[in-house]
Amino acid sequence: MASPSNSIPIFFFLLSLFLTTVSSQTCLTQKLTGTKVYANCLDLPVLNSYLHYTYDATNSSLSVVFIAAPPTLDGWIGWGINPTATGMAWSQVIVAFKNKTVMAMKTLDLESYKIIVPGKLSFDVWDMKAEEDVGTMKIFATVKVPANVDAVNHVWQVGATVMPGGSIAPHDFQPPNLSSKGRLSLNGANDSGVVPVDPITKNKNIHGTLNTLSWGILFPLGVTMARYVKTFPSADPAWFYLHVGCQLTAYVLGVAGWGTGMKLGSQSEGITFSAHRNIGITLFILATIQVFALFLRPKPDHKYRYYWNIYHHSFGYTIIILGILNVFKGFEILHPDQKWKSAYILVIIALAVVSLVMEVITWTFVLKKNCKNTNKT
Ligand code: HEM
Ligand SMILES: *[C@@H]1O[C@H](CO)[C@@H](O)[C@H](O)[C@H]1NC(C)=O
Ligand SMILES: *[C@@H]1O[C@H](CO)[C@@H](O)[C@H](O)[C@H]1NC(C)=O
Ligand SMILES: *[C@@H]1O[C@H](CO)[C@@H](O)[C@H](O)[C@H]1NC(C)=O
Ligand SMILES: CC(=O)N[C@H]1CO[C@H](CO)[C@@H](O)[C@@H]1O
Repeated sequence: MASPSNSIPIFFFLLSLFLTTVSSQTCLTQKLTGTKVYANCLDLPVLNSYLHYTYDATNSSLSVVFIAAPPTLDGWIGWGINPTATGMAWSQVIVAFKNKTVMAMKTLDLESYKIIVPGKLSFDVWDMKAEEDVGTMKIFATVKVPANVDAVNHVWQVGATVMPGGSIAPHDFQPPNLSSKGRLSLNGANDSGVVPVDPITKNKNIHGTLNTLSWGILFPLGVTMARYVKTFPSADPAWFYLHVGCQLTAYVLGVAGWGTGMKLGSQSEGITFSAHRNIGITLFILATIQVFALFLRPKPDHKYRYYWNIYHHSFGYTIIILGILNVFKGFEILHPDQKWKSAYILVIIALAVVSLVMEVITWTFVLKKNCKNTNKT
């Protein structure tokens, strides 16, 4: 048990921690027009955006003020709720932009990443108002939310252009523009910014991990087994089992990673990373042929074995080069933390250094052996 004299400093420590956390929020210092006071406010994690909101449980309504800076004053800002999923597709959103001199607003039913239907939303919206305020725009609105829920999935976005007819042009796909979504707790809980990981982000992480491990690390490692361990007579046939074991494991993980990639591709219709996708498909085909050609391997002294070796080696080295290239292409798309990229680069450098050293040792060994053999004869 802590004695009271111990508890007092702890209490003040926690209080000051609480106060600094709270006062570091920018939204608390934002002044809003009108007399309405909002119960909660959030500094949204990306796109320099803020949300003030009050949830009224008696008639399940949510009043919000969304504040963001559009890229240009001819641009648009938008906020909305996704009643059925996470992310943009199927969201019901409100956008605001400048129509010559006055602010204009629209409600948009985002039926996919391509089909944007202006008009009524799937829930009621009232008290809509838009304001412009030195480089920022504000959306005021009250929306009906389903009864007895304590959180909703929301999205926000900014765009640089509005067409002359008043329809918005697509936004950028920079990483912050693609992560402007989250779970909004109606009673203000979880304001730490900790948002549970959604299933698509989870799939992206699984996809990245499996493929880096397989195409990016295990396949190259398996090739070094075959190339360097094989030279030493004492390591025969161990090198063969090491090589086949490594490549089969890589293949199984790679196919699983490939599958998650295809799934991710189908989940984000309207946006394709064709180079990454095509290299991925090529890799899958090459690796599948390699695995099946294992069973068609001619005996070592067979006259076709020479051709089989040429085919097997050229496919093998192509897989390594394309595999590593595609891991880096994937990094460009998913933008993992720098620490993961650095770790992978270190692994590749280590493999390259080990290969270089082994190359020297192998050549010395082969040359010595040849010398001995010629001396004998
Ligand atoms: C012409 C209009 C628009 C087009 C063509 C468009 C298209 C797209 C596309 C292709 C993506 C990428 C999906 C992926 O990651 O694979 C995306 C993401 C996103 N969009 Fe839009 N968009 C439009 C308007 C809006 C509006 C009005 C909002 C919100 C107010 C919005 C919010 C978002 C958000 C939050 C994401 C990232 C989250 C997610 O992956 O769903 N977009 N958009
Ligand atoms: C919900 O209640 C608020 C006040 O508590 C009121 O301003 C608003 O009009 C009500 N909305 C509906 C749909 O009844
Ligand atoms: C912009 O303002 C004009 C009138 O100046 C109006 O006719 C038009 O409907 C407005 N457009 C939008 C998208 O609000
Ligand atoms: C709040 O966070 C906890 C743990 O991080 C999570 O289980 C819960 O679903 C979150 N609630 C909301 C409303 O996001
Ligand atoms: C942070 C960031 O990259 N934001 C971009 C989001 O999209 C707009 C246009 O839609 C860009 O202007 C921003 O730079």
